[in-house]
Amino acid sequence: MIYHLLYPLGSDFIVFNVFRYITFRSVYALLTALVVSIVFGPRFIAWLNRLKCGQYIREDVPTHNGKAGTPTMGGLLIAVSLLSSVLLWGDLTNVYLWLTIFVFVGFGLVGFWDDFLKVVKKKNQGISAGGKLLGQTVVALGAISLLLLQPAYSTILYFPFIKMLQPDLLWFYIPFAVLVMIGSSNGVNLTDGLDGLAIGPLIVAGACFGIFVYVAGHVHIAKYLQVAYVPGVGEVSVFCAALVGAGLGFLWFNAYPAQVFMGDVGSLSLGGVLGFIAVLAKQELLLLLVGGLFVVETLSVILQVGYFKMTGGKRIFRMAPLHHHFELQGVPESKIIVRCWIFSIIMALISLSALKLR
Ligand code: 57M
Repeated sequence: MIYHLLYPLGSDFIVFNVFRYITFRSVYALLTALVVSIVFGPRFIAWLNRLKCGQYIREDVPTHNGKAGTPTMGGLLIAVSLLSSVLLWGDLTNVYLWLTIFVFVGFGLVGFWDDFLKVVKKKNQGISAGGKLLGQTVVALGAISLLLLQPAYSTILYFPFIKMLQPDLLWFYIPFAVLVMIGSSNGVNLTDGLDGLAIGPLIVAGACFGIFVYVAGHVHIAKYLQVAYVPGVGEVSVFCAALVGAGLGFLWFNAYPAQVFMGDVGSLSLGGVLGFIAVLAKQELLLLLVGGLFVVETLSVILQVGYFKMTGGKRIFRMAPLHHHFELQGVPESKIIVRCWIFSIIMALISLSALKLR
């Protein structure tokens, strides 16, 4: 909105030309989302408490018993701060920005419905795993189909670090991209089991992909770094910046000991949108590195469940996802969290080096 109101004034007052720049608007999108979430956070948490949106806590990890009653669905605060900031600072004529918003809201609605059943309607299971998957698939399929209608968008898959490998997946690109989005959404959901464990790496990944989409949308930088050029996609940097701001604001309250959890409304929407932004930036495979923590946590569950079934009840880890294994070994929660953040930062830095190492 600010962009549409103030940028046209640039013809009369040169200073307003600054609103043209994605970098300038991204900085203010980050700050706006951060301020909105920090200002409204306490009232929002009090409101969740009044609605009795407390999280049910399983008893098999003893250190979590003290968390009973912590309000969940804090993802709504992330959504409000992120979206208000994007609507304020984004170029609302940009189709990629709207597709990103569509994915964020679509995955968020699936998560909201799950939380609503669990927390408000007190149905312990929420929606079934199949129902959740169906909802995620419908949103992802819709977004990818609309994306492929854009003439500038291609079905080529680019491999990080290997410039020569660029296969065109043609129609296979659709199930591939859908898988990226659903995998990312569920990976974040599995990781969201300790205070700040999911949102920290999401902030890092959001910043990293903000750079990737900016590069992909900039004709000269994309050419210089020899990455795929997708005209117009750079505007999604504003969304990434707002994600970082909203994430930092949420972390303010989710930091150990958490006053609020994000719920599925937060984890599914943020994970899904991260997968979509990786698709937009044509860095789908690099998401495995940027979101390395989510990958490791998911792999720990796959290995644990697979081994359990194969051996008729034996386990590799004390408990999966991996963060529970460390907890049961006696590592303090805050130490696990900060070490996971450090791991995410290292993975993001290695991913950024892929821009140059090709
Ligand atoms: C959701 N949800 C958290 C909170 C958060 C297949 C299996 C591995 C599935 C997995 C599972 O259900 N994962 C998805 C994980 C839950 O957090 C809520 O859920 C939202 C995210 N969807 O926003 O609303 C609990 O996590 C803790 N938490 C925090 N701080 C936070 O900021 O402390 C969350 C956010 C909260 C709170 O305690 O209640 C969760 O962990 O349930 N299942 C599991 O992860 C379970 N693992 C398991 O059963 N392992 C078995 C399997 C693999 C055979 C094994 O290893 O033997 C664990 N879940 C719980 N306790 N609650 C087991 C221990």
